[in-house]
Amino acid sequence: MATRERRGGLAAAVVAGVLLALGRAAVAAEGSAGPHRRFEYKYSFKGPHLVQADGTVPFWAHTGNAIPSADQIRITTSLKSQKGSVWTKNKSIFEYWEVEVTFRVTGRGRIGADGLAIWFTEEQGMEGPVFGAADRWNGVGIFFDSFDNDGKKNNPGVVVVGNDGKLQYDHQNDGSTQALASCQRDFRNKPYPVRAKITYYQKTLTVLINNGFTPDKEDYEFCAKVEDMVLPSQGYFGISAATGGLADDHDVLSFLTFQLTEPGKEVPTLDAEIPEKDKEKYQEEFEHFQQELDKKKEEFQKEHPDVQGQPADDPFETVSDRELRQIFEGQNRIHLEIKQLNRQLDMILDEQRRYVSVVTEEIAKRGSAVSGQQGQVSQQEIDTVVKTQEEVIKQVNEMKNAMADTLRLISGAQHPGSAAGVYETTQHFNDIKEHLHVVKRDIEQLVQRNMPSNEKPKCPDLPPFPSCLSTVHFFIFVAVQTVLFIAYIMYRSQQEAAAKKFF
Ligand SMILES: [Ca+2]
Ligand SMILES: [Ca+2]
Repeated sequence: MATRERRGGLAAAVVAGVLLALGRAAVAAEGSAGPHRRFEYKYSFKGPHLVQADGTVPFWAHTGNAIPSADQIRITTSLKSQKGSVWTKNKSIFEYWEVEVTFRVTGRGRIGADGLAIWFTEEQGMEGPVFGAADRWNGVGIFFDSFDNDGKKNNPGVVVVGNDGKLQYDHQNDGSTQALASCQRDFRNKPYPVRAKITYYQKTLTVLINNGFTPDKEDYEFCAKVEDMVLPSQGYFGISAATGGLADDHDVLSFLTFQLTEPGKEVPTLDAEIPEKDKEKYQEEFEHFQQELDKKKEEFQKEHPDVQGQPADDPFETVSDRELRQIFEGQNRIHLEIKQLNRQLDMILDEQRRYVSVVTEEIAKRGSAVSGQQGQVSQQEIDTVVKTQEEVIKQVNEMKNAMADTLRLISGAQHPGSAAGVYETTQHFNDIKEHLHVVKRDIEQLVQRNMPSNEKPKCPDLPPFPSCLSTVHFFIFVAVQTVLFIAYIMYRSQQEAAAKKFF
Protein backbone atom coordinates (compact mmCIF):
# COMPACT_ATOMS: atom_id res chain seq x y z
CA MET A 1 0.00 0.00 0.00
CA ALA A 2 2.76 2.37 1.00
CA THR A 3 4.75 1.63 -2.16
CA ARG A 4 1.74 2.25 -4.36
CA GLU A 5 1.16 5.61 -2.72
CA ARG A 6 4.79 6.48 -3.18
CA ARG A 7 4.62 5.48 -6.82
CA GLY A 8 1.50 7.59 -7.31
CA GLY A 9 3.27 10.52 -5.69
CA LEU A 10 6.29 9.99 -7.93
CA ALA A 11 4.12 9.92 -11.08
CA ALA A 12 2.37 13.10 -10.00
CA ALA A 13 5.75 14.74 -9.38
CA VAL A 14 6.96 13.71 -12.86
CA VAL A 15 3.81 15.07 -14.50
CA ALA A 16 4.12 18.27 -12.50
CA GLY A 17 7.76 18.58 -13.57
CA VAL A 18 6.88 18.17 -17.24
CA LEU A 19 4.10 20.72 -16.98
CA LEU A 20 6.41 23.09 -15.15
CA ALA A 21 9.01 22.76 -17.90
CA LEU A 22 6.33 23.36 -20.52
CA GLY A 23 5.09 26.39 -18.67
CA ARG A 24 8.62 27.78 -18.34
CA ALA A 25 9.38 27.16 -22.02
CA ALA A 26 6.17 28.92 -23.01
CA VAL A 27 6.92 31.87 -20.76
CA ALA A 28 10.46 32.07 -22.13
CA ALA A 29 9.25 31.91 -25.75
CA GLU A 30 6.72 34.63 -25.09
CA GLY A 31 9.21 36.83 -23.37
CA SER A 32 12.01 36.68 -25.96
CA ALA A 33 10.81 36.99 -29.58
CA GLY A 34 7.41 38.65 -29.72
CA PRO A 35 7.10 42.24 -30.89
CA HIS A 36 5.23 44.83 -28.88
CA ARG A 37 1.75 45.15 -30.38
CA ARG A 38 -0.40 48.23 -30.04
CA PHE A 39 -3.88 48.75 -31.45
CA GLU A 40 -4.15 51.78 -33.77
CA TYR A 41 -7.74 52.97 -33.75
CA LYS A 42 -7.08 55.67 -36.37
CA TYR A 43 -6.27 52.97 -38.93
CA SER A 44 -9.08 50.60 -38.01
CA PHE A 45 -12.80 50.16 -38.38
CA LYS A 46 -15.29 47.71 -36.92
CA GLY A 47 -19.03 47.50 -36.27
CA PRO A 48 -21.54 47.78 -34.75
CA HIS A 49 -21.45 51.60 -35.03
CA LEU A 50 -19.16 51.80 -38.00
CA VAL A 51 -20.84 54.60 -39.90
CA GLN A 52 -21.57 58.13 -38.71
CA ALA A 53 -24.79 60.06 -39.27
CA ASP A 54 -23.40 61.69 -42.41
CA GLY A 55 -22.62 58.29 -43.97
CA THR A 56 -18.85 58.47 -43.53
CA VAL A 57 -16.54 56.16 -41.60
CA PRO A 58 -14.34 57.88 -38.98
CA PHE A 59 -10.68 58.07 -40.14
CA TRP A 60 -11.51 56.33 -43.44
CA ALA A 61 -12.41 57.57 -46.94
CA HIS A 62 -14.51 55.44 -49.28
CA THR A 63 -14.98 55.78 -53.03
CA GLY A 64 -16.73 54.20 -55.99
CA ASN A 65 -19.59 51.82 -55.26
CA ALA A 66 -18.59 51.25 -51.63
CA ILE A 67 -21.50 51.51 -49.20
CA PRO A 68 -20.73 51.74 -45.47
CA SER A 69 -23.40 50.58 -43.05
CA ALA A 70 -23.53 50.10 -39.27
CA ASP A 71 -21.75 46.76 -39.11
CA GLN A 72 -19.84 46.47 -42.41
CA ILE A 73 -18.70 48.19 -45.60
CA ARG A 74 -20.08 46.67 -48.79
CA ILE A 75 -17.26 47.48 -51.17
CA THR A 76 -19.12 46.14 -54.18
CA THR A 77 -22.59 44.76 -54.52
CA SER A 78 -23.16 41.72 -56.71
CA LEU A 79 -23.81 43.76 -59.85
CA LYS A 80 -21.77 43.82 -63.05
CA SER A 81 -18.68 46.05 -63.36
CA GLN A 82 -18.62 47.53 -59.88
CA LYS A 83 -15.59 49.10 -58.24
CA GLY A 84 -15.07 50.38 -54.76
CA SER A 85 -12.42 51.02 -52.14
CA VAL A 86 -11.83 52.32 -48.61
CA TRP A 87 -8.61 54.03 -47.50
CA THR A 88 -7.22 55.42 -44.29
CA LYS A 89 -7.32 59.20 -44.28
CA ASN A 90 -3.86 59.42 -42.71
CA LYS A 91 -0.52 57.90 -43.53
CA SER A 92 0.73 55.46 -40.95
CA ILE A 93 3.87 56.56 -39.17
CA PHE A 94 5.09 53.19 -37.96
CA GLU A 95 7.57 50.90 -39.63
CA TYR A 96 6.07 47.52 -38.77
CA TRP A 97 2.43 46.60 -38.55
CA GLU A 98 -0.19 43.89 -38.48
CA VAL A 99 -3.67 44.06 -39.94
CA GLU A 100 -6.57 41.72 -39.28
CA VAL A 101 -9.25 41.97 -41.95
CA THR A 102 -12.56 40.17 -41.65
CA PHE A 103 -14.59 39.89 -44.84
CA ARG A 104 -17.17 37.90 -46.76
CA VAL A 105 -17.22 37.24 -50.50
CA THR A 106 -20.61 35.84 -51.42
CA GLY A 107 -22.30 35.17 -54.72
CA ARG A 108 -24.95 32.90 -56.15
CA GLY A 109 -22.71 31.65 -58.96
CA ARG A 110 -20.36 28.71 -58.73
CA ILE A 111 -17.74 31.13 -60.03
CA GLY A 112 -17.44 34.73 -58.90
CA ALA A 113 -15.45 37.83 -59.86
CA ASP A 114 -13.24 39.72 -59.63
CA GLY A 115 -12.04 39.73 -56.07
CA LEU A 116 -10.83 41.79 -53.18
CA ALA A 117 -7.49 43.44 -52.39
CA ILE A 118 -5.86 44.58 -49.15
CA TRP A 119 -3.34 47.37 -49.64
CA PHE A 120 -0.45 49.13 -47.99
CA THR A 121 0.71 51.83 -50.41
CA GLU A 122 2.52 55.12 -50.38
CA GLU A 123 -0.52 56.88 -51.88
CA GLN A 124 -4.24 56.14 -51.69
CA GLY A 125 -5.16 54.17 -54.84
CA MET A 126 -8.66 55.56 -54.85
CA GLU A 127 -9.85 54.12 -58.15
CA GLY A 128 -8.39 51.99 -60.91
CA PRO A 129 -8.26 48.66 -62.74
CA VAL A 130 -6.61 46.50 -60.06
CA PHE A 131 -9.50 45.09 -58.03
CA GLY A 132 -11.04 48.55 -58.00
CA ALA A 133 -7.80 50.36 -57.03
CA ALA A 134 -5.06 52.21 -58.89
CA ASP A 135 -2.33 50.45 -60.85
CA ARG A 136 1.42 51.23 -60.54
CA TRP A 137 1.19 51.40 -56.78
CA ASN A 138 4.20 51.76 -54.51
CA GLY A 139 3.83 49.18 -51.80
CA VAL A 140 2.11 45.85 -51.55
CA GLY A 141 -1.25 44.40 -52.51
CA ILE A 142 -2.64 41.13 -51.20
CA PHE A 143 -5.17 39.96 -53.77
CA PHE A 144 -8.05 37.59 -53.09
CA ASP A 145 -8.61 36.75 -56.74
CA SER A 146 -11.89 34.92 -57.40
CA PHE A 147 -11.82 34.73 -61.17
CA ASP A 148 -9.41 32.49 -63.11
CA ASN A 149 -8.31 34.77 -65.97
CA ASP A 150 -5.42 32.57 -67.13
CA GLY A 151 -7.44 29.35 -66.93
CA LYS A 152 -4.91 27.52 -64.78
CA LYS A 153 -7.62 26.35 -62.40
CA ASN A 154 -5.87 28.00 -59.45
CA ASN A 155 -8.60 30.40 -58.40
CA PRO A 156 -9.95 31.43 -55.99
CA GLY A 157 -6.46 32.13 -54.70
CA VAL A 158 -4.40 34.57 -52.68
CA VAL A 159 -1.52 36.38 -54.38
CA VAL A 160 0.98 38.87 -52.91
CA VAL A 161 2.25 41.42 -55.43
CA GLY A 162 4.84 44.06 -54.57
CA ASN A 163 5.33 47.14 -56.69
CA ASP A 164 7.72 50.09 -56.74
CA GLY A 165 5.30 52.32 -58.60
CA LYS A 166 6.44 51.31 -62.11
CA LEU A 167 4.96 47.86 -62.61
CA GLN A 168 1.68 47.39 -64.43
CA TYR A 169 -0.47 44.63 -62.99
CA ASP A 170 -0.62 41.49 -65.17
CA HIS A 171 -4.37 41.01 -65.03
CA GLN A 172 -4.55 38.39 -67.78
CA ASN A 173 -2.29 36.01 -65.81
CA ASP A 174 -3.87 36.76 -62.43
CA GLY A 175 -0.60 38.44 -61.46
CA SER A 176 1.16 35.07 -61.41
CA THR A 177 4.15 36.49 -63.30
CA GLN A 178 4.60 39.13 -60.60
CA ALA A 179 3.60 37.19 -57.50
CA LEU A 180 6.06 37.23 -54.62
CA ALA A 181 4.09 34.50 -52.89
CA SER A 182 0.70 32.90 -53.21
CA CYS A 183 -1.59 30.19 -51.92
CA GLN A 184 -4.77 28.60 -53.18
CA ARG A 185 -7.73 29.19 -50.88
CA ASP A 186 -11.41 29.22 -51.51
CA PHE A 187 -12.68 32.25 -49.62
CA ARG A 188 -16.09 32.51 -51.31
CA ASN A 189 -19.41 31.54 -49.69
CA LYS A 190 -18.08 30.35 -46.36
CA PRO A 191 -20.30 29.71 -43.31
CA TYR A 192 -18.29 32.21 -41.20
CA PRO A 193 -16.42 35.36 -42.22
CA VAL A 194 -12.98 34.80 -43.70
CA ARG A 195 -10.09 36.44 -41.83
CA ALA A 196 -6.71 37.54 -43.13
CA LYS A 197 -3.89 38.36 -40.76
CA ILE A 198 -1.13 40.22 -42.58
CA THR A 199 2.03 40.92 -40.63
CA TYR A 200 4.92 43.10 -41.74
CA TYR A 201 7.69 42.75 -39.21
CA GLN A 202 11.49 42.90 -39.58
CA LYS A 203 11.20 43.12 -43.38
CA THR A 204 9.11 39.95 -43.59
CA LEU A 205 5.53 39.90 -44.78
CA THR A 206 3.41 36.97 -43.60
CA VAL A 207 -0.14 36.19 -44.67
CA LEU A 208 -2.30 33.92 -42.52
CA ILE A 209 -5.84 32.98 -43.50
CA ASN A 210 -8.78 31.84 -41.42
CA ASN A 211 -10.88 29.86 -43.90
CA GLY A 212 -14.22 30.74 -42.37
CA PHE A 213 -15.11 27.13 -41.59
CA THR A 214 -15.32 27.71 -37.85
CA PRO A 215 -16.46 30.59 -35.67
CA ASP A 216 -13.06 30.50 -33.93
CA LYS A 217 -11.36 33.81 -34.66
CA GLU A 218 -7.85 32.50 -33.98
CA ASP A 219 -8.09 29.53 -36.32
CA TYR A 220 -5.46 30.83 -38.74
CA GLU A 221 -3.55 28.80 -41.31
CA PHE A 222 -0.33 29.80 -43.01
CA CYS A 223 -0.73 31.08 -46.57
CA ALA A 224 2.31 33.02 -47.75
CA LYS A 225 5.56 34.59 -46.62
CA VAL A 226 7.81 37.14 -48.34
CA GLU A 227 11.23 37.79 -46.84
CA ASP A 228 13.49 40.81 -47.37
CA MET A 229 10.56 42.95 -48.41
CA VAL A 230 11.09 46.69 -48.37
CA LEU A 231 7.88 48.69 -48.03
CA PRO A 232 7.46 52.45 -47.79
CA SER A 233 8.08 53.54 -44.19
CA GLN A 234 4.83 55.50 -44.27
CA GLY A 235 1.72 54.64 -46.18
CA TYR A 236 -2.04 54.19 -46.40
CA PHE A 237 -3.97 51.06 -45.58
CA GLY A 238 -6.79 50.26 -47.94
CA ILE A 239 -9.17 47.63 -49.12
CA SER A 240 -10.77 47.50 -52.55
CA ALA A 241 -12.90 45.20 -54.68
CA ALA A 242 -14.31 44.89 -58.18
CA THR A 243 -16.80 42.82 -60.14
CA GLY A 244 -16.80 42.04 -63.87
CA GLY A 245 -19.19 40.04 -66.03
CA LEU A 246 -19.69 37.85 -62.98
CA ALA A 247 -20.32 39.49 -59.63
CA ASP A 248 -20.01 38.86 -55.92
CA ASP A 249 -20.89 40.87 -52.83
CA HIS A 250 -17.63 41.99 -51.24
CA ASP A 251 -18.29 42.88 -47.61
CA VAL A 252 -15.65 43.97 -45.10
CA LEU A 253 -16.74 43.53 -41.49
CA SER A 254 -13.64 44.87 -39.81
CA PHE A 255 -10.15 46.19 -40.49
CA LEU A 256 -7.98 46.24 -37.37
CA THR A 257 -4.46 47.67 -37.47
CA PHE A 258 -1.72 47.15 -34.90
CA GLN A 259 1.63 48.83 -34.65
CA LEU A 260 4.50 46.40 -34.08
CA THR A 261 7.71 47.41 -32.35
CA GLU A 262 10.79 45.34 -31.71
CA PRO A 263 11.42 44.50 -28.06
CA GLY A 264 13.57 47.20 -26.46
CA LYS A 265 12.45 49.77 -29.02
CA GLU A 266 9.07 50.43 -27.45
CA VAL A 267 7.23 53.51 -28.58
CA PRO A 268 7.29 56.42 -26.16
CA THR A 269 4.29 55.86 -23.98
CA LEU A 270 2.07 58.51 -22.44
CA ASP A 271 4.56 58.59 -19.56
CA ALA A 272 7.11 60.50 -21.63
CA GLU A 273 4.56 62.96 -22.92
CA ILE A 274 3.59 64.14 -19.44
CA PRO A 275 5.55 67.24 -18.41
CA GLU A 276 8.09 66.76 -15.64
CA LYS A 277 6.28 69.13 -13.27
CA ASP A 278 2.96 67.32 -13.60
CA LYS A 279 4.73 64.06 -13.15
CA GLU A 280 6.12 65.14 -9.80
CA LYS A 281 2.69 66.30 -8.75
CA TYR A 282 1.10 62.98 -9.72
CA GLN A 283 3.87 61.10 -7.95
CA GLU A 284 3.25 63.12 -4.79
CA GLU A 285 -0.47 62.46 -5.00
CA PHE A 286 0.11 58.80 -5.51
CA GLU A 287 2.42 58.56 -2.49
CA HIS A 288 -0.08 60.43 -0.38
CA PHE A 289 -2.82 58.04 -1.47
CA GLN A 290 -0.58 55.08 -0.72
CA GLN A 291 0.09 56.35 2.80
CA GLU A 292 -3.61 56.89 3.41
CA LEU A 293 -4.30 53.38 2.23
CA ASP A 294 -1.65 51.90 4.52
CA LYS A 295 -3.08 53.84 7.47
CA LYS A 296 -6.57 52.57 6.69
CA LYS A 297 -5.25 49.07 6.43
CA GLU A 298 -3.60 49.25 9.82
CA GLU A 299 -6.76 50.62 11.36
CA PHE A 300 -8.78 47.84 9.85
CA GLN A 301 -6.40 45.22 11.19
CA LYS A 302 -6.58 46.72 14.67
CA GLU A 303 -10.35 46.64 14.54
CA HIS A 304 -10.48 43.10 13.17
CA PRO A 305 -7.55 41.23 14.69
CA ASP A 306 -9.00 37.85 13.67
CA VAL A 307 -8.81 38.66 9.94
CA GLN A 308 -5.09 38.51 9.32
CA GLY A 309 -2.68 37.98 6.50
CA GLN A 310 -5.00 38.00 3.53
CA PRO A 311 -3.26 36.45 0.56
CA ALA A 312 -4.45 39.22 -1.76
CA ASP A 313 -2.35 41.72 0.22
CA ASP A 314 0.81 39.69 -0.27
CA PRO A 315 2.61 41.12 -3.30
CA PHE A 316 5.14 38.28 -3.40
CA GLU A 317 4.41 34.76 -4.44
CA THR A 318 6.28 31.88 -2.88
CA VAL A 319 8.19 29.36 -4.99
CA SER A 320 5.45 26.79 -4.63
CA ASP A 321 2.80 29.37 -5.56
CA ARG A 322 4.70 30.23 -8.70
CA GLU A 323 5.17 26.60 -9.62
CA LEU A 324 1.49 25.95 -9.07
CA ARG A 325 0.61 28.90 -11.25
CA GLN A 326 2.98 27.71 -13.96
CA ILE A 327 1.53 24.22 -13.79
CA PHE A 328 -1.91 25.72 -14.13
CA GLU A 329 -0.83 27.79 -17.13
CA GLY A 330 0.87 24.79 -18.73
CA GLN A 331 -2.28 22.76 -18.28
CA ASN A 332 -4.34 25.51 -19.82
CA ARG A 333 -2.04 25.53 -22.82
CA ILE A 334 -2.30 21.76 -23.22
CA HIS A 335 -6.06 22.04 -22.93
CA LEU A 336 -6.12 24.66 -25.70
CA GLU A 337 -3.86 22.53 -27.93
CA ILE A 338 -6.15 19.54 -27.48
CA LYS A 339 -9.14 21.70 -28.30
CA GLN A 340 -7.46 22.91 -31.45
CA LEU A 341 -6.59 19.37 -32.54
CA ASN A 342 -10.16 18.37 -31.87
CA ARG A 343 -11.39 21.23 -34.01
CA GLN A 344 -9.11 20.31 -36.87
CA LEU A 345 -10.32 16.74 -36.66
CA ASP A 346 -13.91 17.99 -36.79
CA MET A 347 -13.10 19.99 -39.89
CA ILE A 348 -11.53 17.00 -41.60
CA LEU A 349 -14.51 14.84 -40.70
CA ASP A 350 -16.86 17.50 -42.01
CA GLU A 351 -14.98 17.68 -45.32
CA GLN A 352 -15.01 13.93 -45.59
CA ARG A 353 -18.74 13.83 -44.92
CA ARG A 354 -19.29 16.34 -47.67
CA TYR A 355 -17.16 14.36 -50.11
CA VAL A 356 -19.07 11.21 -49.28
CA SER A 357 -22.40 12.94 -49.81
CA VAL A 358 -21.21 14.39 -53.13
CA VAL A 359 -20.02 10.98 -54.30
CA THR A 360 -23.28 9.36 -53.18
CA GLU A 361 -25.29 11.96 -55.04
CA GLU A 362 -23.20 11.45 -58.15
CA ILE A 363 -23.73 7.71 -58.01
CA ALA A 364 -27.46 8.15 -57.46
CA LYS A 365 -27.66 10.57 -60.38
CA ARG A 366 -25.87 8.18 -62.69
CA GLY A 367 -28.01 5.29 -61.52
CA SER A 368 -31.24 7.12 -62.36
CA ALA A 369 -30.02 8.62 -65.63
CA VAL A 370 -28.57 5.47 -67.15
CA SER A 371 -30.75 3.04 -69.14
CA GLY A 372 -31.03 -0.75 -68.87
CA GLN A 373 -28.13 -1.30 -71.26
CA GLN A 374 -25.83 0.27 -68.77
CA GLY A 375 -27.40 -2.04 -66.20
CA GLN A 376 -26.36 -5.08 -68.29
CA VAL A 377 -22.87 -3.76 -68.54
CA SER A 378 -22.72 -3.43 -64.81
CA GLN A 379 -24.13 -7.01 -64.52
CA GLN A 380 -21.28 -8.18 -66.76
CA GLU A 381 -18.86 -6.31 -64.63
CA ILE A 382 -20.27 -7.98 -61.56
CA ASP A 383 -19.95 -11.41 -63.23
CA THR A 384 -16.34 -10.67 -64.10
CA VAL A 385 -15.68 -9.62 -60.57
CA VAL A 386 -17.32 -12.81 -59.21
CA LYS A 387 -15.30 -14.99 -61.61
CA THR A 388 -12.09 -13.28 -60.69
CA GLN A 389 -12.93 -13.80 -57.06
CA GLU A 390 -13.58 -17.54 -57.64
CA GLU A 391 -10.27 -17.79 -59.46
CA VAL A 392 -8.58 -16.10 -56.57
CA ILE A 393 -10.23 -18.47 -54.07
CA LYS A 394 -9.14 -21.49 -56.14
CA GLN A 395 -5.59 -20.26 -56.26
CA VAL A 396 -5.64 -19.56 -52.58
CA ASN A 397 -6.87 -23.15 -51.95
CA GLU A 398 -4.06 -24.55 -54.13
CA MET A 399 -1.60 -22.49 -52.24
CA LYS A 400 -3.11 -23.75 -49.03
CA ASN A 401 -2.69 -27.40 -50.09
CA ALA A 402 0.87 -26.81 -51.22
CA MET A 403 1.52 -25.12 -47.93
CA ALA A 404 0.04 -28.09 -46.01
CA ASP A 405 2.28 -30.52 -47.98
CA THR A 406 5.31 -28.41 -47.27
CA LEU A 407 4.35 -28.26 -43.63
CA ARG A 408 3.99 -32.04 -43.51
CA LEU A 409 7.40 -32.46 -45.12
CA ILE A 410 8.91 -30.01 -42.69
CA SER A 411 7.36 -31.77 -39.71
CA GLY A 412 8.63 -35.08 -41.16
CA ALA A 413 12.10 -33.62 -41.31
CA GLN A 414 11.66 -32.31 -37.80
CA HIS A 415 10.75 -35.84 -36.54
CA PRO A 416 12.98 -38.12 -38.63
CA GLY A 417 12.20 -41.10 -36.41
CA SER A 418 8.58 -41.08 -37.61
CA ALA A 419 6.94 -42.09 -40.91
CA ALA A 420 9.73 -41.24 -43.34
CA GLY A 421 12.42 -42.83 -41.20
CA VAL A 422 10.44 -46.04 -40.71
CA TYR A 423 9.77 -46.22 -44.43
CA GLU A 424 13.49 -45.89 -45.24
CA THR A 425 14.49 -48.55 -42.73
CA THR A 426 11.93 -50.98 -44.16
CA GLN A 427 13.27 -50.29 -47.63
CA HIS A 428 16.77 -51.12 -46.46
CA PHE A 429 15.61 -54.36 -44.92
CA ASN A 430 13.93 -55.29 -48.18
CA ASP A 431 17.08 -54.44 -50.12
CA ILE A 432 19.18 -56.61 -47.87
CA LYS A 433 16.61 -59.41 -48.10
CA GLU A 434 16.76 -59.21 -51.87
CA HIS A 435 20.55 -59.24 -51.81
CA LEU A 436 20.46 -62.27 -49.63
CA HIS A 437 18.07 -63.97 -52.04
CA VAL A 438 20.40 -63.20 -54.95
CA VAL A 439 23.36 -64.57 -53.06
CA LYS A 440 21.40 -67.70 -52.15
CA ARG A 441 20.39 -68.23 -55.76
CA ASP A 442 23.95 -67.80 -56.96
CA ILE A 443 25.16 -70.34 -54.46
CA GLU A 444 22.50 -72.84 -55.52
CA GLN A 445 23.45 -72.32 -59.14
CA LEU A 446 27.11 -72.82 -58.33
CA VAL A 447 26.31 -75.99 -56.45
CA GLN A 448 24.23 -77.30 -59.30
CA ARG A 449 26.93 -76.48 -61.85
CA ASN A 450 29.50 -78.40 -59.87
CA MET A 451 27.28 -81.41 -59.74
CA PRO A 452 27.06 -83.89 -62.62
CA SER A 453 23.71 -83.53 -64.29
CA ASN A 454 22.83 -87.25 -64.07
CA GLU A 455 23.99 -87.73 -60.54
CA LYS A 456 21.78 -87.00 -57.62
CA PRO A 457 23.29 -84.67 -55.16
CA LYS A 458 25.01 -86.53 -52.38
CA CYS A 459 26.43 -83.85 -50.24
CA PRO A 460 28.31 -85.80 -47.61
CA ASP A 461 29.87 -88.11 -50.23
CA LEU A 462 31.44 -85.37 -52.21
CA PRO A 463 35.03 -84.64 -51.62
CA PRO A 464 35.73 -81.28 -50.05
CA PHE A 465 35.40 -78.47 -52.49
CA PRO A 466 38.50 -76.89 -53.73
CA SER A 467 36.18 -74.26 -55.18
CA CYS A 468 35.67 -70.62 -54.32
CA LEU A 469 32.73 -70.92 -51.92
CA SER A 470 32.21 -73.16 -48.94
CA THR A 471 29.55 -73.18 -46.22
CA VAL A 472 32.00 -71.41 -43.94
CA HIS A 473 32.56 -68.76 -46.56
CA PHE A 474 28.86 -68.32 -46.91
CA PHE A 475 28.35 -67.81 -43.20
CA ILE A 476 31.25 -65.37 -43.06
CA PHE A 477 29.65 -63.46 -45.89
CA VAL A 478 26.31 -63.30 -44.06
CA ALA A 479 28.03 -62.24 -40.83
CA VAL A 480 29.84 -59.42 -42.65
CA GLN A 481 26.56 -58.28 -44.17
CA THR A 482 24.89 -58.26 -40.74
CA VAL A 483 27.77 -56.32 -39.16
CA LEU A 484 27.63 -53.78 -41.96
CA PHE A 485 23.88 -53.44 -41.50
CA ILE A 486 24.19 -52.89 -37.75
CA ALA A 487 26.94 -50.36 -38.35
CA TYR A 488 24.70 -48.51 -40.79
CA ILE A 489 21.82 -48.45 -38.30
CA MET A 490 24.11 -47.08 -35.59
CA TYR A 491 25.47 -44.42 -37.93
CA ARG A 492 21.94 -43.40 -38.81
CA SER A 493 20.75 -43.11 -35.23
CA GLN A 494 23.82 -41.03 -34.40
CA GLN A 495 23.03 -38.68 -37.26
CA GLU A 496 19.45 -38.35 -36.09
CA ALA A 497 20.62 -37.46 -32.61
CA ALA A 498 22.92 -34.82 -34.07
CA ALA A 499 20.12 -33.42 -36.22
CA LYS A 500 17.75 -33.20 -33.24
CA LYS A 501 20.19 -30.96 -31.45
CA PHE A 502 19.57 -28.35 -34.11
CA PHE A 503 15.80 -28.37 -33.73
CA1 LIG B 1 -8.28 37.06 -61.73
CA1 LIG C 1 -5.55 31.82 -62.35
